[in-house]
Amino acid sequence: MTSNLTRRQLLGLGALSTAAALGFTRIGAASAAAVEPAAARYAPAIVVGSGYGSAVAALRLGQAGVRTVVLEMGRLWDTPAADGKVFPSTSAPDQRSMWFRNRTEAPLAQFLWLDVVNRDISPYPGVLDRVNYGDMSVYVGRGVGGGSLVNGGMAPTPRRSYFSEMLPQVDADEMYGTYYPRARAMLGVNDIDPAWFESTEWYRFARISRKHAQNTGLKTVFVPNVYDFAYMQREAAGTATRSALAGEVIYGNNHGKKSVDKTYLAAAIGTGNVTIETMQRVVGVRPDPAGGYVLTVRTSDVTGRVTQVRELGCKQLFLGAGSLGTTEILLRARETGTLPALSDKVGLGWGHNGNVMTARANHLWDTVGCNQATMPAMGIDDWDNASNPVFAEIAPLPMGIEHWISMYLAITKNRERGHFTYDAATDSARLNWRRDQNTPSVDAAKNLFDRINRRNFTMYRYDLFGDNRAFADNFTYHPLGGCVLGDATDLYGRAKGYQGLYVVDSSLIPGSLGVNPFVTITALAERNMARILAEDPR
Ligand code: FAE
Repeated sequence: MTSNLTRRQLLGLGALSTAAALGFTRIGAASAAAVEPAAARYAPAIVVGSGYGSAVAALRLGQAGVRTVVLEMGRLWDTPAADGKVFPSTSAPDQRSMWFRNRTEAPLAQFLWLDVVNRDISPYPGVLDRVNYGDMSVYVGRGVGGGSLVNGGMAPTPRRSYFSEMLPQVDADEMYGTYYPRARAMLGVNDIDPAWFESTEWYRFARISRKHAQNTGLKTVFVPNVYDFAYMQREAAGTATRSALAGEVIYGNNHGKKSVDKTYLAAAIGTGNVTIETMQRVVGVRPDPAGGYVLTVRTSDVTGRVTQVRELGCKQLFLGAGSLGTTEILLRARETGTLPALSDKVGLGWGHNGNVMTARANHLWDTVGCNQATMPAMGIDDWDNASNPVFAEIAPLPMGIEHWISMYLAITKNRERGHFTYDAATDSARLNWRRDQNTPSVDAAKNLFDRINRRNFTMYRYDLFGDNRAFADNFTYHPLGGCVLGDATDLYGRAKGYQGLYVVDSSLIPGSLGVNPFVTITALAERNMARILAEDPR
């Protein structure tokens, strides 16, 4: 898969590995203790987090010649463990799977009502986190690459009309003409070969769901992905090591996936101006009386023990810690008085992109196949249905056995919004989201899948999500908002009230996009960084 990378990206990949070898990334207790470098004290630019928004910021700053330090609270995922793999598969999770847990917390909790999915594990800075806030849990990626390490790679661009409804303040011509194409090219977005899709056993599950959708008069569409479909075809042919065809996805992919550590961040390192430090959690921000900002940063080892607390200065600060992380950093700073002039809109406008999961039981003759690729490639697109807009990703459920289940992640139009409050007792942000705020999403998904079930004489599965429920509305993969563009920031992500302080990630997007969000997060970051680098003093 590296064949598509530019020489500069390859240089960057090499640099990432070299940095790890030198201990700069502090990926393990041993390396940290042995060769911990002198901590940096100042950088002209600091980027917090290393997901999509951060990766764009780091690359564009590096290209502009700005010395930049990226601080990531998770680890660098490049070193094989004793089993020879960097990441474990979904069917054999271990400590690498989840962020400091005693037991995995997979989205699909059960099968046939049995607790056979999750496993006891030892606490470790694993790659997937589930942040539980009462009525809503949010899945996020942890490590160099953020959510790109654990997600399904689906890379759709939203309907232009809906994009403009959600972000009317953004010039859609510019986005669709310049920044979406730029983001797609950099991310490595590609399409499945339709002929292969039609013939391979690995997408039988999607073809069955398509048949049932078409029987109901619904439209299906191919969805582009950042998993290299040519690589996947080689996996199927037995000429490449299996990853998407070996049950790997939410706990990381060992091959095939173009996560941002292999694209944007590799290119950023290749500029020679960007370094990444791992296991560094930013917990505080205050203005430096001499100009710029001072961050409080906690370094941890793989047991979770804090090994160092230090202060790090910068002139420009780019927050890309994700909807939860960035919002928490700014809310804490406002509420504890270190950045008191931040907008009172920080913490508002959060949504889960209308996510609801559901599953249907098929007839015995409609087999979905023992073999299923983990990367979704098709969706039911009923977004133009004015009375019930839904875009439903046809999700795989690779269990290695025939289970006759069709799974879906429905994205619905839900106008409900949550907000974050700062909890001084735990020094953290709490998401305020009530279960009944999911009702519009569940109703919309139910409307669509009731029609499919009626037409195909099928029914829901009640054994997969706990509490006998057919609709999983208690978690999301798509947290959006908290520092909404034009509300908590100006129209380019500059935090209101403070110069040189920027938001670059999913927290800018007001709660809903109608499709999976990372291409939009990336394109918006490209747009905002282009303006910031052109206009702002450095
Ligand atoms: P994100 O990628 O979350 O990165 C934030 C980074 O900041 C993380 O690495 C954190 O560890 C780090 N961080 C947080 N707090 C701190 C701190 N205080 N100090 C230092 N570092 C910190 O942010 N989206 C799609 O478009 N297509 C899909 O198919 C898809 N599938 C998904 C499947 C799963 C299981 C999950 C969890 C998500 C999925 N998503 C998908 C959502 C997508 O990954 C998500 O929208 C983006 O990753 C968000 O990008 P950000 O740049 O906002």
